[in-house]
Amino acid sequence: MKDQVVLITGANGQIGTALIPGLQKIYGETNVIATDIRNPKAEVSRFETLNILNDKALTDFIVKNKVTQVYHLAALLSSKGEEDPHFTWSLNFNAYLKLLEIARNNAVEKIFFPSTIGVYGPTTPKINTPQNSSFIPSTVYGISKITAELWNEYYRNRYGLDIRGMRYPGVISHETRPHGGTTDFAVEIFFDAIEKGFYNCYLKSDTRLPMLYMPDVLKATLDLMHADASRLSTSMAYNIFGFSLTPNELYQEILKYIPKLQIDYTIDHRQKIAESWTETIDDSLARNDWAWQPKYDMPAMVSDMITKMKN
Ligand code: AKB
Repeated sequence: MKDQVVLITGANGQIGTALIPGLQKIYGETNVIATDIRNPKAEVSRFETLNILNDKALTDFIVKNKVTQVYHLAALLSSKGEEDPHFTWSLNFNAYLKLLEIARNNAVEKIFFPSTIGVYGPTTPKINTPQNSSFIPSTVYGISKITAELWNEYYRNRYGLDIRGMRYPGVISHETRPHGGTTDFAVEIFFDAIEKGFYNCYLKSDTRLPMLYMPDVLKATLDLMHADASRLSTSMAYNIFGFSLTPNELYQEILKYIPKLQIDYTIDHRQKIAESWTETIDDSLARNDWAWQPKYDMPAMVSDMITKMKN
């Protein structure tokens, strides 16, 4: 096997920050190039500034570094994406379509595409959401991701490009605060619990959303990227699911460790987005195709988060 050179776009975000060490372990530190438009907060052994909206810079980067794999994490999330829908479309979709074209013309072997539960909408069944269903998303984030999923399938069928996608639920992690999402409360509450003993939640206490803890996110992402291609029945994006929770259920669980934690609720525009998404997800296709199996339920996640954050 020839040496792999892995490009991560949007590497400073919640998932990129956590994914870099795992990829470095597999491919070697110098073969993993983390990129973003901003400098990283913590030191990364190989980091370069890259604006994915600049087609020429992206092409030159891929050619110069002989990139063989791309983890394309650069995107604006559901809430932030609503501030400027046309810019969000350019970043989340136009830049991605360009990347697919650059990839197929420059011997990129594999692409990882993060999709989202944001592709679901008010017409999607809320319980046990099927892999294929009615997806009419209400945010530009969701529209850009479901459109990109269709192009993934097209590029695989027409050009044989190996694209692997996954619909992330809300991701909970302690490495960094997420930014611009609707599920951010499930991380913010831990940071604010430890730093202030108080959390002001922007969703109603009984809003149920699907979630996944970061160790399971990393395992799922790397397992999918290393699965035997002949076993993968979709290039769009696999449903995956860990557990679901409401802000109140999460608060009650954290109280077991931080009994003084107080919570208040000031509902904002994100409530409407959350209500358009689903509660539980049928991820049987991922389980059948590449043996996906989550390790963490809600109590195990909370216990691990508190331990790691207190350390
Ligand atoms: C968001 O809330 O926008 C993201 C997501 C579920 O994709 N965390």
